[in-house]
Amino acid sequence: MTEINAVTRYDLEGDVGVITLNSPPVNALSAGVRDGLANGMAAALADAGAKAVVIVCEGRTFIAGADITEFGGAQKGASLFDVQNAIENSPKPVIAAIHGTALGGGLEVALTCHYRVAVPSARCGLPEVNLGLLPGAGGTQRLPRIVGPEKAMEMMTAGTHVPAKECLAMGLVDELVEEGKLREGAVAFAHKVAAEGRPLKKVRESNEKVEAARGHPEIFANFRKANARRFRGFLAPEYNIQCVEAAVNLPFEEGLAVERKLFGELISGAQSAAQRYAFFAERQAAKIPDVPDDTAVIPVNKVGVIGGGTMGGGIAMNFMNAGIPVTMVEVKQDALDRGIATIRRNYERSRTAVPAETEARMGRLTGALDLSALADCDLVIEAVFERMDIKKEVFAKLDAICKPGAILATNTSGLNIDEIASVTKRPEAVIGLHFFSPANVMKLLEIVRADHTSKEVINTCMKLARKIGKIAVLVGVCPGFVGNRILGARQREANKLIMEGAMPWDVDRVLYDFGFPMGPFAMSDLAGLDIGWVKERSKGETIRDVLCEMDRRGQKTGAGWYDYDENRNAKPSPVTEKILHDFIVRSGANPRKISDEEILERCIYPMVNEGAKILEEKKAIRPSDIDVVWENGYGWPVYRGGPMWYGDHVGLPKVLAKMQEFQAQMGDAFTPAPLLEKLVADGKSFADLK
Ligand code: T1G
Repeated sequence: MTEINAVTRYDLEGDVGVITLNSPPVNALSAGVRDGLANGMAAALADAGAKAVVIVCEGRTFIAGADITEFGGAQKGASLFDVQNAIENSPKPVIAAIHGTALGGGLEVALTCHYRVAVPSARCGLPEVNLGLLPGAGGTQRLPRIVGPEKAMEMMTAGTHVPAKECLAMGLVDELVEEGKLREGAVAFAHKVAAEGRPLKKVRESNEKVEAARGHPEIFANFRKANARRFRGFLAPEYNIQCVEAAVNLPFEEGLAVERKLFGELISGAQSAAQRYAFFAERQAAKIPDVPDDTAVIPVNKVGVIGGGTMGGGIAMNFMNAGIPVTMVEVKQDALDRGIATIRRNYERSRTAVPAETEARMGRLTGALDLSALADCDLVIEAVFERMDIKKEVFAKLDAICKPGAILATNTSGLNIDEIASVTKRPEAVIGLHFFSPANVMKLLEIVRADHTSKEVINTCMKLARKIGKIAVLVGVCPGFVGNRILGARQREANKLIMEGAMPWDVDRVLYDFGFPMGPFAMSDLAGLDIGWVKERSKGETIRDVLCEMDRRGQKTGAGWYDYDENRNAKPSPVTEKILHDFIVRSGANPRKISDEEILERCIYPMVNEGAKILEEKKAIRPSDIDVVWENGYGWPVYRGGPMWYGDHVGLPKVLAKMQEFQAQMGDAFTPAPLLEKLVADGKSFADLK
């Protein structure tokens, strides 16, 4: 055994030289790993006893990509291209031994090896697009040569992690070796390759698949068309496609040059900076400063859900999907039957539905009509009607019924959880688990820490969130918590803007062009304008009242803020325009022309300001948590980093100046948060608030 460097060693096993990397957490291609590979290759080539070479990693995974933390820093250590050239041009066969995830630069290194073997649980992918990038180490030229241009575009623009079995079928992997026996399997395979004198396959030289696509530009036109909606606003997907086009239309080296040029543009751009920020922000959110990772975790083997409606059903599915039995309680049999039927329908309708799997999951669901059925649950989540009196009644009962140590959670989207906890004798066990609709789909989970919530309960819920595939963000108790509170700031301005002369479709267009999937008025037409509206009590005092009284309740009635055709396509409504005009005039104001810029600033800057207030009040741990909430729960475009990142990106002095300008014109709703003023005064930004 030769220690090449701190993260690399070289061994000769039989007639195979084995380079072993061990650079936790994910063997990313740091300077140390690149040096290790370069010197490991040199050692293997110099070792007369080695007829072949295996590259294998210890720890949880094969190389999971370039080291993102090194981006933007000075280049240190061996260059990745030199490492790849040493591997590809090796006179001895080089075999990549893959476990965990071979991603990005990791797969690109493996693609310069002459052969690849993997354990069945491994996955491979080029997910750089998720970081606003493209594979910058030859992946855009080599992958299409193995899997074909279409599959390559699919993998690169979706950032998929493809299971090893499928990789074998596509020729991306040459052999699957026994699970848990990767090293032995790879060494045996390498020995065979050398002994049989198999060719040193260079992916760069296998041109059949790219040549077959030459002269078929429709491949790319169709792919762009089919994915236009998904790629809207993002730069990276189009750049990835252009690289695959280059792989098809140009010789390898020229294609590589196109890749390098486009990679350079992306990595120096704002979108990738925002998306890389989001990558680390998501991982940061899981870290709670005063709740150490090794804080005790309460075992959760049985979950209770109160309420079988849309939220209750979606919440239950998360646990059923994760293998945890759920008891769902409803007040009436028909409501329970409806809830269970909806869950089954959701499974049967899902794209990945497998009848056996659906039955297995449904087998984990038990319906009940009495809270006493929840006595032995480890966690109970209440998803009943959003009224404090009802919530308190339920929690008082749960306190009497549930076993000691059970976690009592509420799915409230903004009520005071301390008040709910006050009706129990175990406020330390009470916590908010705020799911987003549809709860079985939306990734975000706002975990709400109440005054007495214990660290064990918090750590248990943070870990459980990961187990059910959620991105958890810990927030404090305040009206609307983080997400809805900031939404309120935006909605308030959107409603005021249309009372000053902007049309709902103007506001929606500006926010849609900014990157939100939908504007607030189109959203409320989709949800229904009559949520919480009571006909008997309606007096035409608000625009919404008037619209609802006219039976313009949204898409479902064919009209709301917008008019809808038979295919539910929306178009601006002269009826709404007139109602708005009359309303404004009746209020004694004159409608005015409002610029797109003002619309955007008045909708976005108060969100940044509200975020600053939330940080002041310590209702969020760090600015990036607020961004994670908005990117994963409210459709904030990830290539704009989230409201706090965006505020820094625009420049806090500008945000403050605009808030002060609006405050002077329109009053205290725009009062700048003291934290915003202080950061500007200190020449600092949210990014400085670690
Ligand atoms: N660089 C640096 N750190 C990384 C990293 C990376 N590539 N990947 C993960 N980490 C850290 C992460 O921040 C966390 O740190 C810890 O590892 C565990 O991660 C030239 C330009 C591999 C599937 O996009 O998708 O190659 O918080 O919590 O859920 O073409 O991490 O513990 O301090 O996510 O088990 C392309 C990114 C890079 C893969 C594991 N590669 N990583 O998931 O753990 S660009 C990627 C992941 C590139 C080349 C280009 C996941 C994972 P900490 P984790 P996990």
